[in-house]
Amino acid sequence: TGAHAEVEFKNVTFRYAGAEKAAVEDISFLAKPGETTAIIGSTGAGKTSLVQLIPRFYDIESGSILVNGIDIREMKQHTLREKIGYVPQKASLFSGTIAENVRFGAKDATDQEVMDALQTAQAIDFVNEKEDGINTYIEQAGSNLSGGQKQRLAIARALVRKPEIYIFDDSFSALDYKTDAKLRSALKEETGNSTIILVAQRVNTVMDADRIIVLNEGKLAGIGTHEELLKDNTIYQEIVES
Ligand code: TTP
Ligand code: MG
Repeated sequence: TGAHAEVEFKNVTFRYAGAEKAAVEDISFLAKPGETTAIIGSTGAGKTSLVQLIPRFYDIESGSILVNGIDIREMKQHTLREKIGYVPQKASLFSGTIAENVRFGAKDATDQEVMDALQTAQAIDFVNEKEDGINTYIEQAGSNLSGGQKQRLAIARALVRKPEIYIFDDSFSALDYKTDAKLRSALKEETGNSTIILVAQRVNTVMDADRIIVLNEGKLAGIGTHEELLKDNTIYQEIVES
């Protein structure tokens, strides 16, 4: 497919207003189209802070973030955010039907496109089991759905937009290993040349990524494949053994 977006961090440092310590410190990496770049690290390592810099929810203190070589500070916010399908760590659904919730990402998506997104997100089976299918009503904040079902609807919401860049912040954490694996392989197949940035805490979710970024206390502790990091990265080894 034509459209693609390479994301590059160059010595990026970011600090929350008034914070003494930087949440993200001197981070550099390249996330390429058609590939999965995973970010792993313990709680508080700065994973969410890092990915939120890409849609420019916050401005960085120093360094630069480039999309296809263009500094995101030089792009119109609308142009930048249109490229990004961001699934937040605490994705929220609203009261409305499943279709309405998925379509929140793309108002003019057809029923078929909604179904295709649910299929890729491994949500089609539980949706079809409901009497009203995609027209099933979701109670406030999804109280009639499990955590993993909510995560998959939030993923479908990003997929239906067919963005150039996907950001999944811990979006697989409530899924069992089998569903997690099926979802990631469906994503690989269906998202073509998109850039996938995937945050996770468990090694199983990141181990077949094209590159894994290990974050520790806001700093880069290593970049490599699972095999490379397993060999020589003590922080990664600790995560594997935990
Ligand atoms: P996070 O970026 O939230 O760390 P994380 O996403 O790696 O952790 P988790 O696995 O639990 O999701 O936090 C990094 C640091 O930034 C931490 O010290 C908390 C701080 N922080 C704020 O001060 N304000 C914020 O809005 C967020 C998100 C984090
Ligand atoms: Mg987080």
